[in-house]
Parts: sequence; structure tokens; C-alpha cells
Amino acid sequence: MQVQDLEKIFQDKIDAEIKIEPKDWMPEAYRKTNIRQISQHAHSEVVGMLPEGNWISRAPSLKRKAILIAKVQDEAGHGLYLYSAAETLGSSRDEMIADLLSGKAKYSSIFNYPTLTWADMGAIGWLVDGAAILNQVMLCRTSYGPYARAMVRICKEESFHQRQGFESLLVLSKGTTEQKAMCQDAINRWWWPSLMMFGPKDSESTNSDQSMKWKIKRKTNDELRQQFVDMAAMQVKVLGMTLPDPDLKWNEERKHYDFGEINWEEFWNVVKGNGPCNKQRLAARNKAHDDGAWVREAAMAYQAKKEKKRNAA
Ligand code: FAQ
Repeated sequence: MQVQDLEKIFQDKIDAEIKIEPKDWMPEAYRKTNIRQISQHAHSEVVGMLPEGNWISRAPSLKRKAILIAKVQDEAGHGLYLYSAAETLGSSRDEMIADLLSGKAKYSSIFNYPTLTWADMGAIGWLVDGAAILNQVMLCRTSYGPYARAMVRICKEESFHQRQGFESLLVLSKGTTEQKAMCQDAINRWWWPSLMMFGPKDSESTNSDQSMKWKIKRKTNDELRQQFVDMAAMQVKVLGMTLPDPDLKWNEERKHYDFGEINWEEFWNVVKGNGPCNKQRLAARNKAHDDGAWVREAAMAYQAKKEKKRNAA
């Protein structure tokens, strides 16, 4: 069969909402785009454990500590489902992890910001998980089967994460003057980086057009960002706090909130590795990988021993 015919069958399937599965024929660029996006997503979950892990030992109560440990553990699990989904496309986990550790692979810009106070745990839950969910609900319907199925469970957990973050901020927002100020300060610092999570403006997004045609993405970066702004602008009122944007204003004609210009220079600077914590994050991941070498070696030795026994039997 000619490549054009295969391409037509492939696109027809996508148009008919039939999932693409690992053994199906797919254009090489579709495979590559999925490996890129899924592995970046997996790396984000794994690096995303670091800013919150920083507060486990300093959580203000046993309840908050238990919740935070469970949340960080969930992120590790998400990373593992996603690496597995990417492996079905022919990329090995070792390769993907090597690319993360060398700094070649990208991960979400948001995790290169520091977590300075306890309120940051609430702000990450509310804003960062909130932004992640909007994007991930869309990905439950992505065209590549293993990615879509991984996202279903991830979304259930992320929605719990978001609610716990909001609840944690709600408690602070009703607390002492210092707690209220800490809550507002965390919102101020996490707001703009959360908007950047959705990626560059549609006009600057190099991958969006093709990814929309292949239904890898179902909504554009700007559409999702607007949805997020509309949601947060309402929810912040419940907290009795404000979002740090003087241009944020309901637009009756558009039926959406208008909002100010994102600092794209800052975004690209962080993406290129020069954010406040990029070097620290990569150093922490490299150290964890090196420190865990003996565990991987022991697991491999155990597996080899089991196989030897099985073959001898
Ligand atoms: N950071 O053409 P586009 C989470 C890159 S999970 C860094 O628009 P695309 C859970 C992009 O890769 C958060 N780089 O790209 C959690 C591309 O470069 P490339 C992660 C970014 O792929 C919560 C270039 O810019 N979620 O938070 C970013 O069509 C709390 C041009 O951009 C996902 O990964 C960025 N923010 O759209 C964990 C979801 N944005 O690769 C712990 C899956 C863009 O060509 C605690 N990913 N770039 O060299 C996606 O949906 C998409 O990849 C987008 C970007 C929407 C992120």
C-alpha cells in the first residue's frame, strides 16, 4: 500500500474518533510528537514532585503532612503511567530519562519556581493542578489510545489535588492577618507562571496546528488559558483574595474575562533553562538517579536470578 493510502486510512480513523493503538500504522511525525509530548508530560510529573517534596517535613499538622505525601506520591505514579504510555511508541524509558537528566528534554516551566512558604502548597494545588487538569481533561480524549487511557485516572487524582489546594488556601484566607497575607503572596507569585503552563500564544505555538489536526490536542493553548482565567477569576472571590492583574476584567461582549499580557520573555527564559530553580531541579533529579543506581542494579540482578531459575526448571 502507498504511504498516501496509509495516511488517509490513519486520518479517517482520527476523524471518526477511533483511537490509534500502538501496533497501528501511524506517520512518523505523529509518533514523534506523541513521544515528545508524553515524555515531557512524564518529566513534568516527576520534576513536579520537587517543589512540594520540599515542604513534607515542614507541613503544619499530621493531617496536612499525610495529604502532601499522598499527593507527591500520586505525581510519581502519574509519571510512571506516562513513561509506560510513551514506551508503547518505541522510545525506551532509559532514553527518555537520559534526556531529562542531561537537560535535553523539556518539562513544564512551572516547576522551576521556588516554594517559599506553606501557602505555596495551597497555591500549587489550586492554580497549578487547576491549570494541569483543564489541559488533561482534554487529553482524556486525545487520539493516541494509551495516552488517553492513562489520563483518565490521572485526572481523577488531579481533581482531588486541586480541591485540597483550594481548601488549604480557604483555611489560610480565614486565618490571622499573617496567614491572609501569606495566602495572597502565594497567589501573587504563582498566578502568572500558572498562565504560562498552557504554552505560548497560539500564534507562536509551533506544534498546535498539526496536533489539532491529529486530535492529539483538542483545544488550543489560548482557549485553555482563557478557560482557566475564567475559572480562577470566580474562585478567587470565594477566597476573598485577588489575582495580581490590574487588567483582569469581565468582558460582557466576549462572555470571558480579559486579562493582562503575559511576560513571554520570562517564559522563554525559564523554558531555556534559566529560571529561578532550573539548575537546582536538574541537580536534584540527577542526584536521585545516581543514589538509586544500587536499587536498579539489585532489581536487575534479582530478575536475572529468577529467569535463570525458571530456565533451569
Ligand atoms: N513549559 O507548540 P507548543 C502537572 C514548549 S503536569 C515548558 O504550544 P505543544 C501535574 C513546547 O514543548 C504539567 N515548555 O507545544 C502536576 C514546545 O517545545 P518543543 C505538564 C513548554 O506541545 C501538578 C514549544 O514550547 N502538562 O502540572 C511549555 O503543542 C502539580 C512550543 O509550544 C503537560 O505536559 C511549558 N509550560 O503544547 C505535578 C500536558 N509550553 O517540544 C506536580 C501535556 C510549551 O517543540 C504538581 N502537554 N512549551 O521543543 C501539552 O498539553 C502540551 O505539550 C503543551 C504545549 C500545552 C504544554
